[in-house]
Amino acid sequence: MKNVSSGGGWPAIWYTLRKAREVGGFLKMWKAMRSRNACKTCALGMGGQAGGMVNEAGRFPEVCKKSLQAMASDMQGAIPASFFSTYSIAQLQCLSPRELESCGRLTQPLLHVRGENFYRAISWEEALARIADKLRSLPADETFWYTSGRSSNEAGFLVQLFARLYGTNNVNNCSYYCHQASGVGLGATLGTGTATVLLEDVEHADLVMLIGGNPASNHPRLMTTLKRVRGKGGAVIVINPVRETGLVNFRVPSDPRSLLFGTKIASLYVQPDIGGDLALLTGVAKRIVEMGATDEPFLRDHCQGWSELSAHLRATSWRDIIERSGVAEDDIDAIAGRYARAKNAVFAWTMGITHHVHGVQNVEAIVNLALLRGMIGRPHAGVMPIRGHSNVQGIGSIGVTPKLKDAVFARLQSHFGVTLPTSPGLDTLACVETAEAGRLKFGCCLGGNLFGSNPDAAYAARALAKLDMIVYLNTTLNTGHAHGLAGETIILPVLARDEEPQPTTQESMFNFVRLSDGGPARHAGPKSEVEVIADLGARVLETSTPVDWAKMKSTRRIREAIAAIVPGFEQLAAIDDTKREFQIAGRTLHEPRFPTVDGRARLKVHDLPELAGGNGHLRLMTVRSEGQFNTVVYEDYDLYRGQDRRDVILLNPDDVRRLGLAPEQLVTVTSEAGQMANILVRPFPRIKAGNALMYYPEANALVPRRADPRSRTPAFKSVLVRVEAAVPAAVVAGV
Ligand SMILES: Nc1nc2c(c(=O)[nH]1)N[C@H]1C(S)=C(S)[C@@H](COP(=O)(O)OP(=O)(O)OC[C@H]3O[C@@H](n4cnc5c(=O)[nH]c(N)nc54)[C@H](O)[C@@H]3O)O[C@H]1N2
Ligand SMILES: Nc1nc2c(c(=O)[nH]1)N[C@H]1C(S)=C(S)[C@@H](COP(=O)(O)OP(=O)(O)OC[C@H]3O[C@@H](n4cnc5c(=O)[nH]c(N)nc54)[C@H](O)[C@@H]3O)O[C@H]1N2
Ligand SMILES: [Mo]
Repeated sequence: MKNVSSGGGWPAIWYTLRKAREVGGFLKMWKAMRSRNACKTCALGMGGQAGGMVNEAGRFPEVCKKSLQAMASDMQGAIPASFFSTYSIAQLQCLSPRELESCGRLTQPLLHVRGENFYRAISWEEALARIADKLRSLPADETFWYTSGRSSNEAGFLVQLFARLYGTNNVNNCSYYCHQASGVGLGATLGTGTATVLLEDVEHADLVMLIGGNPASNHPRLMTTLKRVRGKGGAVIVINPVRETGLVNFRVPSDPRSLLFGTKIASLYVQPDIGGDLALLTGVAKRIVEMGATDEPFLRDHCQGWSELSAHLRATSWRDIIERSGVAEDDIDAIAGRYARAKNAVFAWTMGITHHVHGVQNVEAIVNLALLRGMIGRPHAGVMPIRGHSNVQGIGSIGVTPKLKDAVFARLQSHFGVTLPTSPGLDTLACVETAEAGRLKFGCCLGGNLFGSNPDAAYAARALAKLDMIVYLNTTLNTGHAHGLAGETIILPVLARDEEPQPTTQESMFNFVRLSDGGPARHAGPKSEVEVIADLGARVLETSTPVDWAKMKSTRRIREAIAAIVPGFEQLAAIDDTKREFQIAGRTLHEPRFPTVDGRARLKVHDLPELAGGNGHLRLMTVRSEGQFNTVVYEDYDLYRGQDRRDVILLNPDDVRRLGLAPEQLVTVTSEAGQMANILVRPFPRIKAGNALMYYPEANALVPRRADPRSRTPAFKSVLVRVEAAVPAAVVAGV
């Protein structure tokens, strides 16, 4: 595997051309990419009515490998009918995430009944009748409804409406495994749950602090923005236990100069230990106070809790800060110095912040730091959780959550003239745990891979096996279809966004709502998500509720309902006629008036957690490679980290030596949740010693179900592991 010294660049371009060839030519790919549909991958947002590859600042061509991979995946041929009579369940279980994904598109409903060896194709009629019969036989609270962030606002709205009218609030989405801590932390401090800035604000910032994320690989189009910030003399501070190649240097493919010479991204790169961010952020805040660099009028006029926080910062010892962050005082000084000089700072973060038992506190500590210098509530500065899935934010906005906002709940009832259940709903992890306890009987997954995304894979399989029935609406095969089997497992093939017969909408991480036109179906067989849910509604609830489910097959109807029910979405009612995409009102904070009860932001005080580890343990993060999108693996290699395979553990060379291991040695990795054998040791100088890296979703065999109590997000980035030679190193060396 060739080691690349920068992110982006020619490898990304060659890849594009190769993918285009695979799907039948550059023109075909170009047309698909340019269609008026929101991009399918991350939530940075592009496409929609401006046409594909246009971002929120109106720039073209914006393109990344991820969007091509997702498109190429949807452009695959159909899985042949004979596939499911050839490959048994046992054989499907042996296929890797990549092999499952590359089988092709799902085009026929499939049924697996426990005890049988194979999935078999069934008709849509049989599939829907079976599901409806099952639902009619169950108490509603014995069912749950999970939604990934790839589906449209319309499908998400309809599925939660169906579930609630059916009688349960067990409605949730993948955000509980993702940015929930950001929503909770921002809600507790600012009274809002999303980015306070626009893309344009970020481009005008003179400092971007990028904490716990790897956008070079996961949000490549953000790199153009970071390049612009640097180009204008601004600074980018990266806080990450791994020195990610693409965050040091990135070749922006759409910029010839950058493509040739690369662009330096990080002005300062600081490596805390895994889980050390809260201590580090507290340390920077302490130093800002010591430097007298706080914005006192702002703190006095627009914040609450400053006296408590300043007392706490004073009382917190430097020794604790240094020990619990793993960062030297000099580095903390360097960050504080840069921040104190910044006129407009934007704080951005991703899973390195949220995937911890103190994820919400991490987010609150970021907000503290921003508020200290008055960096929220004005243009060109603010906070920005970098969202994952292309519509994960919309799915949350329109109500795929266990608890609806009071206003939404009330309007949902009055709009449809219905009474909705008030029993508490279960979050995602609670659904899995309640299933394991035998108290749930049915699950429906609108997209995603609930099995693959779960911590403790063995437990997740056991939990799902206790259900009478699980229903998966998907476009391609994934590990959930092989390992997440219930008494009866039904797979329903659905259309991708750009194949929808009617328009749909999506919301970006900058709170911008896009309209996707849809397009011609690529295969006969898959149905629109909305049509499937409306059909179930008609079968299960037609006589018991006033909702006319046949009419709910119209996405325009659904948009009218969302516009009437969800504050900020009013413009959705006319979007079919106006084609006007819009910014959700009240989300972008350009004035220091916060949507809290008293209009003030809240500063929060936190005790610093001790670093996990020691006693022969390493702290393990489970992360994405460059060649995957979540549980979907497109390529086994990870270009930027120089890895040619996924069954590896990356360790600092000091740890390799200290543990008496050798490069390429086979080891067993053990955690409190499980064990993975035959893992290859790879020395990786870019990771801070004491910390280790493995790839998700495979490593979910090791991740325990420890979750942040406030956001219920599992600590996917902080797993204590022991690494032991399968065969002692001395034997390997022939001693
Ligand atoms: N190509 C691609 N793009 C994607 C996805 C994908 O799978 N593939 N997934 C999408 C989704 S749903 C999401 S949520 C995002 C995820 O985007 P990211 O959050 O960027 O993805 P991860 O791979 O989980 O890695 C997070 C980064 O956090 C760092 N990290 C780990 N632990 C810590 C810590 O304790 N502190 C700090 N400061 N950093 C830490 C890791 O070194 C790594 O660089 O990407 C979205 N975009
Ligand atoms: N150990 C560990 N675990 C993690 C993470 C981690 O970093 N480490 N990250 C977590 C995060 S951030 C997230 S977001 C979750 C991801 O959790 P999910 O969102 O549940 O999983 P995905 O892998 O994104 O889902 C992939 C499937 O979506 C389907 N799909 C694609 N397009 C469509 C569509 O248009 N409609 C429908 N209905 N289906 C479609 C395809 O069939 C594909 O197999 O995983 C979490 N789990
Ligand atoms: Mo995510």
